Amino acid sequence: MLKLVGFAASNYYNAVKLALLEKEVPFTEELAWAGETDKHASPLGKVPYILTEHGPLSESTVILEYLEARYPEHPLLPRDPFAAAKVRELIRHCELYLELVARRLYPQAFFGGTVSDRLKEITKTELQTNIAAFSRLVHFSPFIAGPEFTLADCTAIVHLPLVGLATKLVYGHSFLDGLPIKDYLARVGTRASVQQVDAERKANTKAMMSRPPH
Ligand SMILES: N[C@@H](CCC(=O)N[C@@H](CS)C(=O)NCC(=O)O)C(=O)O
Repeated sequence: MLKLVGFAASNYYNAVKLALLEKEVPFTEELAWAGETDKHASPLGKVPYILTEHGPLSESTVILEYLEARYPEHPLLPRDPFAAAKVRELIRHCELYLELVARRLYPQAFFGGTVSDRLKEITKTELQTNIAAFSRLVHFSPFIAGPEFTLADCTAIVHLPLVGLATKLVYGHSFLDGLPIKDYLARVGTRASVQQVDAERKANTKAMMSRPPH
């Protein structure tokens, strides 16, 4: 059976877990904290990775694409090639231009560190530009890419709350306030998959925060 490896506090881990649950693919989970991963399975030591009948696979968006191709039941990409590409476009924007930029703030927002004023300023400008671009792509009708729940929702559900919270904690307000994120998250939060991922994320975050420094 397919195994998902990593830790449930990770947003990237949870994007894959959401897709597995939504697609009803049987899987097990193996806990591996950062620094405890198998470098043959995930060359940069990042989580998540999966162990398949063919071998290991890393990088969450690559894993999502693999799951979609390997398990076509309960599709999370539209059949129409252009509509599918629009979903992928949203995923790319959400990850590359929002989450990865906001990630610079996480040491201060979540881990008791500090981020220099210069980096805060650069990040603020970039995020404002990138969020304006993102807002031109999203639909929320009712899902982020349109009428169907897709891989873009698996990505948005895990990344957007972190981007919102990190900006709120560092700059005093969420940069996502102009988007209907709260209603969207409440809507998708009625899904069993999202509730499971959220409950397990909270439990694992608590465990992560109480780990001795290493
Ligand atoms: N591009 C990677 C990013 C994964 C990632 O950054 N995971 C974090 C946890 S949220 C991690 O493994 N950090 C530990 C490290 O980078 O060594 C993916 O999409 O899977």
